[in-house]
Amino acid sequence: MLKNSVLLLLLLTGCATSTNPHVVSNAKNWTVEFSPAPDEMPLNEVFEITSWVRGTSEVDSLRVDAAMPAHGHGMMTDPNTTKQSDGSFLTTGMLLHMPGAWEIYFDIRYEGDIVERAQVPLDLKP
Ligand SMILES: [Cu+2]
Repeated sequence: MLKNSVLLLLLLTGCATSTNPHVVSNAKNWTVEFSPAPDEMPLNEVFEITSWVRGTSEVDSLRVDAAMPAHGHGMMTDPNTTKQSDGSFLTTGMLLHMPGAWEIYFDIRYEGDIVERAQVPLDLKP
């Protein structure tokens, strides 16, 4: 109980100090804070995302991807995500090539072969 309260406090405090969007992974083990460059994810223009992944264990790797579930397709690019020296992850080669309902996926790999997803909906205006 105490441990959970402390963890919750840490998560809340962490979020309060930053204006970047946050998303909690589906099994609630991770929080992903992300910052696209440019600030607004653009239509049909290559952009980057810097992500900070926080949780109770060590992240082995992160994969960032995007898709339009209603259209049954993903991106036309194959983005690349690498860990940086400050512990954040840099994803290059993101390209949302059409307007509409996208989802951005953060797949967090840890403890060897466990993959947990966090996703963010994005309505991209024409
Ligand atoms: Cu589409």
